[in-house]
Amino acid sequence: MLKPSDSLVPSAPDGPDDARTGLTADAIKKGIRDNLFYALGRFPAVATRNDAYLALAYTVRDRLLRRWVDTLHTYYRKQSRTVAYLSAEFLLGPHLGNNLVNLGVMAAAREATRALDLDLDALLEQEEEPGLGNGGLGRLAACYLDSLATLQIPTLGYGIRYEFGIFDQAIRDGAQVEITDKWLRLGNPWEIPRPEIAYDVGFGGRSLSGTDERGRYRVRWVPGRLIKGIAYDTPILGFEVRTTNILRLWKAEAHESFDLDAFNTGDYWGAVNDKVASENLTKVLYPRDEDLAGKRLRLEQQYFFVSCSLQDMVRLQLQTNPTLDGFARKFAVQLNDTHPSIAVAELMRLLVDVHGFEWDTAWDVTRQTFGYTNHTLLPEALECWPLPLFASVLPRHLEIIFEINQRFLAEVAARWPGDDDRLRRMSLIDETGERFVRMAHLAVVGSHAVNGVAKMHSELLGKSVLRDFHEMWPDRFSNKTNGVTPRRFVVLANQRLAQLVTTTLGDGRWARELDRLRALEKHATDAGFRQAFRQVKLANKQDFARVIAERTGVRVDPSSLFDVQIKRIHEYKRQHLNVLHVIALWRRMHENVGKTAPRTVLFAGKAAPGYRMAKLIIRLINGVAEVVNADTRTRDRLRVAFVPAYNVKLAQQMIPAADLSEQISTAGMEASGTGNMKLSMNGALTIGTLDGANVEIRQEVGAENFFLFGLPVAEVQRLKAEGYRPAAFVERDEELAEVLELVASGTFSRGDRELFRPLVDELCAHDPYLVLADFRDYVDRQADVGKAFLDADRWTKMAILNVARMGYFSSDRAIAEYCKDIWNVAPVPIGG
Ligand code: 26Q
Repeated sequence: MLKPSDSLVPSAPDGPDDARTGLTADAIKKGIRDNLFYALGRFPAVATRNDAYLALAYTVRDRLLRRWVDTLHTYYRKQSRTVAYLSAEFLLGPHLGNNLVNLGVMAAAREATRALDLDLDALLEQEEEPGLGNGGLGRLAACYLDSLATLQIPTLGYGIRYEFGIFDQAIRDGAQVEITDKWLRLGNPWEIPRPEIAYDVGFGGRSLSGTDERGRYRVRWVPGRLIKGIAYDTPILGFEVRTTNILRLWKAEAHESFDLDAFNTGDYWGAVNDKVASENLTKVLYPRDEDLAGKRLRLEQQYFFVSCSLQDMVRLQLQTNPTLDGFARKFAVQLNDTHPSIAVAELMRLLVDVHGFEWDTAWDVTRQTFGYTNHTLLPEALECWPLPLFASVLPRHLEIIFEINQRFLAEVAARWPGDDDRLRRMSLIDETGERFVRMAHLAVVGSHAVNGVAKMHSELLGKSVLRDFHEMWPDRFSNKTNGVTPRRFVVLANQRLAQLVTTTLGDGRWARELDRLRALEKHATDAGFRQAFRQVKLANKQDFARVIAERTGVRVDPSSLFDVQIKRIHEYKRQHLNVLHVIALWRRMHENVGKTAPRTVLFAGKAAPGYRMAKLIIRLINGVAEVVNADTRTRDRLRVAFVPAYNVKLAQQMIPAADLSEQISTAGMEASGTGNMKLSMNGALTIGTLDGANVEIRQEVGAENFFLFGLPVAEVQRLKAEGYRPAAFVERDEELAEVLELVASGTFSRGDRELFRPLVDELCAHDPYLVLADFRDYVDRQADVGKAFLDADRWTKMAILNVARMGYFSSDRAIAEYCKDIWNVAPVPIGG
């Protein structure tokens, strides 16, 4: 064991050319050679592309580790207050490019690889991304880690190391096919296993009560089964700073007792079976929108990672403190949606049952510790667990939740005497039929701060799903409009635009102070700048046209309007509204109605494997693409492609190539959206509804630079309350009727009239997301778009103003607000 007086860190870096720490092209070249040999045991003549990628990755990692150790040492010395971001998902995207950007060595790495006859772009392409998330929520967590490191905030990200991330998507005969995501197959150079950082997590069993040696009533949980959680750490480097935080993901393994069991009972195969069962816990990420009924494993995953993370925080706190009294001063724990909200009960259990706290003291600590971010208004998306399931997985936690509930409801009753209906609505237990634990209520009651993710979303939260809680504790609620990291989504993904902006503004400070983009406004009237801006967009479109051809076989014209909708496939996001417009546009082109720009309509996104309607929408997009792309009368003016396997990597190629950003959800349904921000920041204009962050984007970029359509929330609510009849809209609109008839008639299904019947029937009979009600306004606005694009100068001006005015949507701004209003944390700079 090293004595504290021993130096724990290697000697200072040897100089700019050192193979492990130097940042020059020469040092990086040495590092690649070194790592190929010493980390991989390879020599150049037989090295594969993956070997070369790994050698470069290890070279970058060496530089990260230097900064990481300095960072952790500083936090340890200063006992820094720390943010713990708990999230069941982190959708990180490939690490290599991002780390090159944040280290400031992209150019040096290019030079070094060239000198070794390697193609940097091919190596970047080689990395398989960790798809440890479904979409927006997981990607937001990743953007926030980037900003936390960049703002030099001590942070621990905690989550699950899924062996299989979000499924991979292939398209066969126009339909989605799911493929397991074996992201770890070729090794993961970015993670460091920490087998010594491991915790036992209990499940099932029962709770025992009695009195302790001091005569106090105590409860102890005796689990029926134990699983071990092992830490895997990934360094998260900030942009142009030395701060390198930790993302700590937990992997499930069998508890050692199984080895003993085999020995004691002679049941070797039984023990092996238990081992396999334990490791199943972190096997696979659950897709969003899957039917969750009785998904015991999902609840177990949530508790597993939460328990490991809280035990880890307790260990860290007790390293330097005799008690846990100061826990809430050491850690600000943020709950990313309700997925980790069992943390409220688990911290209570750790404090009361294990560390002997009085209930009231423990409750104060718990409430001061947690903040909760809500990401949805859809009532069907709020997490509830059936009581019997909950009781069998977490019997002691259920008791604790009952106790929290009893005390909480007493408070409600004191404030609103006799209001039984209110008690029923606010209870942590839904007792309207079969009983459920309401995780959102647990999160609100157990936190000192609750926030929504866009202005409109936060306002609606207080008026709808959390109304009673907002009335009781208005000060607990706030808004934190989402943001995205300009490092990954501009500096890295759109290197041409970044170069142009840096040259125009004179330096690169905009990448960490995004409001500086404002200074581009005055260049919008400069014809030379507009020309350069158009060149950038065109080159990006040419690059992406090649990707489309490779992945779909569809040839597209880079000078056409690239109309892009990229997000999970969901009825509320209304990809089918977009498709109906494509069909209308195609018909109009046949009849030569109106002057409009040639278009390429691009879709990408995954449908939950069990979500039938979403899968049918994918089928329809591909059916329309097949017919439209083959039509010799229109193929010079209209192309459609569904680009398979949407992920962060593909987003980085697609976003810089977009002219038009489709943000067309039914008003009131999209909590925020973040793709809307990324696209506008890269010079796409938005066609969108007054939903989520679209409202704020429109306000920032100016109404004249945004194509608005659709019913606002109040109208949506009114129409529904009055009894919405979609057929009425078909009767009134000949074009809509004909478009629907084309779908129903089998035009896009090779004559099969059955295939799309469920979709057409649903639209005509129910249409819960008001596709038909918004159709007319959407098609009219799309006509404005088509006309506007023909005036290249005007379009470019609008696009430039979009980029110039997106500073507010940097995740740095969002994180600064969380730090000040919720976490009360300050930067801790790392010297060196
Ligand atoms: C829950 C239980 C069981 C299995 C899966 C899930 C699950 C998983 C993921 C439920 C929801 C999600 C993801 C939600 C999500 O991505 N929400 C989006 O969050 C973004 C960031 O705040 C917002 O911009 C989007 O508007 C919101 O839809």
